[in-house]
Amino acid sequence: MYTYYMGIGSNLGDREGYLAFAVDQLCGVQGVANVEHSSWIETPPWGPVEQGPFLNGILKVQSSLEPLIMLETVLHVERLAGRQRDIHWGPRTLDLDIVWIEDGAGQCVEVHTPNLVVPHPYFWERQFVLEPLQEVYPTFSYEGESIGARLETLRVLES
Ligand code: PH2
Ligand code: MG
Ligand code: MG
Repeated sequence: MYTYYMGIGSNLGDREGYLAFAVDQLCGVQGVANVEHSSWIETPPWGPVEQGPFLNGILKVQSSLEPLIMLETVLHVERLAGRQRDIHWGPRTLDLDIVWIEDGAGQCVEVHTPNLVVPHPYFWERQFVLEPLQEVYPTFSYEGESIGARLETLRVLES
């Protein structure tokens, strides 16, 4: 059994509706045992594209699905939510990103394939990922740094 931590975000249309839709869809997938989520937080757009604010959160999902099957599953849910892939990093109805995976022993699972890289390459730079991650996983640390210390650093860099 794996524990998946997935970033979820929307900045088009009924943002809250799309996040709720994703939770609902994942709950119905065979091999997904449990879906919990953080609060949803409104965040300014990060990156080079000018776009509207996001509603972001983190999903914590217990699942027997292998990482590439989970990737197929979340891409399918994105498509069901009407996701169009046109502008890289542009506005979207629903984005589901596998950020962090642990195995049954609580060890980090790494994935390096053309379609999926986990840990997510930018997660440690992104407040919109780490804030909700801290809520569902307060003892999280990465490369010897606690998530609380990392968020402090990011807030200082931002101000
Ligand atoms: N996703 C992006 C690009 N920028 N900014 C915020 N605040 N939240 C996101 O989820 C986000 C973003 C590409 O995946
Ligand atoms: Mg993303
Ligand atoms: Mg994505």
